Amino acid sequence: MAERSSFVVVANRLPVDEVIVDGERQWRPSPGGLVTALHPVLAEQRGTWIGWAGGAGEAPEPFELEGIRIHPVPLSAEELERYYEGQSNATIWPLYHDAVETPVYKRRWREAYRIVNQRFAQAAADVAAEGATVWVQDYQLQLVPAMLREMRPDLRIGFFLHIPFPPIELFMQMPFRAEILRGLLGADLVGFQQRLAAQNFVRLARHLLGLRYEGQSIQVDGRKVKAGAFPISIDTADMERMAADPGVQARAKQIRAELGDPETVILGVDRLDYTKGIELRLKAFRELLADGKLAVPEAVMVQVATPSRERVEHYQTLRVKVEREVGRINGEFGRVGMPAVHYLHQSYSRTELAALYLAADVMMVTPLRDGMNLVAKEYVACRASGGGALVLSEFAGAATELKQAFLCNPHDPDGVKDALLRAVGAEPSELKRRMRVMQRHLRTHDVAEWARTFLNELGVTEREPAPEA
Ligand code: GDG
Repeated sequence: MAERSSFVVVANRLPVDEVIVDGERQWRPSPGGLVTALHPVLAEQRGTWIGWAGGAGEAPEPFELEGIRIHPVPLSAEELERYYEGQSNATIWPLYHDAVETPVYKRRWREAYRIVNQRFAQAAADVAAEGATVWVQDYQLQLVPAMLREMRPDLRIGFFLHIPFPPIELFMQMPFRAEILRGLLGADLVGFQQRLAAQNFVRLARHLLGLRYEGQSIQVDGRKVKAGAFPISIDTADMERMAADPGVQARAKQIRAELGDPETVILGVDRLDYTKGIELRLKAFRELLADGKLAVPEAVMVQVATPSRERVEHYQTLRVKVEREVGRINGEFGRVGMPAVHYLHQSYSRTELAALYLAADVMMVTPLRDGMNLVAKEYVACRASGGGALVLSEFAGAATELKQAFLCNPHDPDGVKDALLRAVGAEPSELKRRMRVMQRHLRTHDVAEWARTFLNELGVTEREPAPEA
């Protein structure tokens, strides 16, 4: 049997992308905050990352990449449809985001979710060394902690939820709610983005299973399960480096020129997802143009909407609505060669995103609900020169930290318009002051600190001996 790991990460996706070089399959690391943060720990401990490699059917054999062992888990086409697109993205995702779209409940999706979670748990049980630490990530794998504990009680298990955790009233809709909750309670430490989410969780444990808790610590079968807030962040230094790169700066200037050198560039960057509030942001812009408070070509909007979950119906409907709104705005307010909204349903490289952040005077991040929202943090980190304004929804986790943003309630159209106008009209000195405070925060609260804090807390989790029978 292959050497086992003392540190294991379990996530739906592996941090690698498949590329074909000279007709041969190769893997290259896919850049992302999570892997950047965990890389040092994984490399030092010869750690393993368990996840899906993309594609349906058989999984590739385990391999090593840049000091990390990669352990692919297979998903069939049917499982992809039921576990991933169905249960994860059409049931849990909308329910946990305040049911801003109606969650869809299907028994066969639930069954697939169980089967796939069991497969991930089994893979972790196989690769983890005696007494190892296993860190399970996100809403697709909420049953894994309990399944893994059942197989391997010797392990130290952490779980982190990247998306919001809903209040009791909403969670109770879920048909297999107790199973999900018990799944999470298999961990020693359950981490959330927000303090309120952790509170929702401990209260739910009492409400649904009658479990006792003290502070953020729940008593389960003679064990203690801790819940806590661990707000995730970005690799701030890397983002700052990218924004300081002369090539990126030149590209930012070029983007502004291509847009017709307007006075105000307003930017949105999101996965095309109904939680992100893309439509309401477009509507606010349209109304400001109609009110004569903003005008084209002095102000233009760029909306990057990265393709996402395109086979899920909610997402198909959203695309139609967003594109209709863009068409309406351009039809009413654009001119030949001068659209009011530049809408880009495409994926970009990280450097192109950094150039867009640099080119934007106002960044609009207006989700109806968002666990954290890293785009808001990336924009701030890019603005080392001090200018630029962030309009930020109070319903993004990031709003708890980025208090100097122009905060707004995305459910109130007038509030969004007002925040956007205040951002457009703010004095440069005020903008600099706001940015500086937020940048200072991000320099100390980066993604490495997030991982360190979580793992420290997991390390100090006390295991209480089971009570005498
Ligand atoms: C979930 C939670 C939480 C976007 N378009 C492109 C691209 N991106 C990058 C952004 C950013 C990331 O994707 C998106 O992160 P967000 O945090 O904004 O949103 P979710 O995808 O919904 O993430 C969220 C997060 O998990 C972490 O815990 O903050 O609340 O929903 O980094 O820059 N990157 C590239 N091309 C694109 O076109 N390269």
